[in-house]
Amino acid sequence: MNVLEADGAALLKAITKLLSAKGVLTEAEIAQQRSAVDNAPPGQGARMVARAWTDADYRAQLLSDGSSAAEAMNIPMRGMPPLGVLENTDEVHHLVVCTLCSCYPKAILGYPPYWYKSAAYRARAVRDPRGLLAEFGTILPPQVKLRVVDSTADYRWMVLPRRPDGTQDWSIERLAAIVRPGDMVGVTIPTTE
Ligand SMILES: [Co+2]
Repeated sequence: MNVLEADGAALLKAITKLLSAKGVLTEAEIAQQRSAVDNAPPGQGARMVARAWTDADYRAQLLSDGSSAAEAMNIPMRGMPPLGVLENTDEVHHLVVCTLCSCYPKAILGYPPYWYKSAAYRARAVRDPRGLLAEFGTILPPQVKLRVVDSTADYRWMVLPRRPDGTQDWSIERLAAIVRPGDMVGVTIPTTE
């Protein structure tokens, strides 16, 4: 099954129909809300990535202690599971999943994209991660090692993606604006297009 039309689609359709039939919400309102959540700016995480791309000390901190790097950006982490950050390079690519449920560092990345919680994503990330990535348009060269990491209630993972070529002169703000949630779990790769 295509992950982008994952298992919740039929349920969503049924609930949407019911809510609009009862006059609670119109289908347009539901679609608008859904699109707002799916396309919400990743915000804090993207700022952390952009800073790591431009500041070697911060990058080192981020990779050695994600929680302290988040706190350095005024993101409150008290009471949150520790955050680990894995760097994607031209040799190794990390893909984050929660195989058990949908653990996700919300404080950093906001609400997870709808597909992150789907059974299809959780299963395929383990069984066929390269095929899963291809559905997102991410084709890894065969020599790149793919590591799938499992976020849990006790430890959350985030990816530090590679900085796209051609962004040497970009400001932090401009860099942060191109980093999407999928880039920070490794399903997509930041692009300047
Ligand atoms: Co979980």
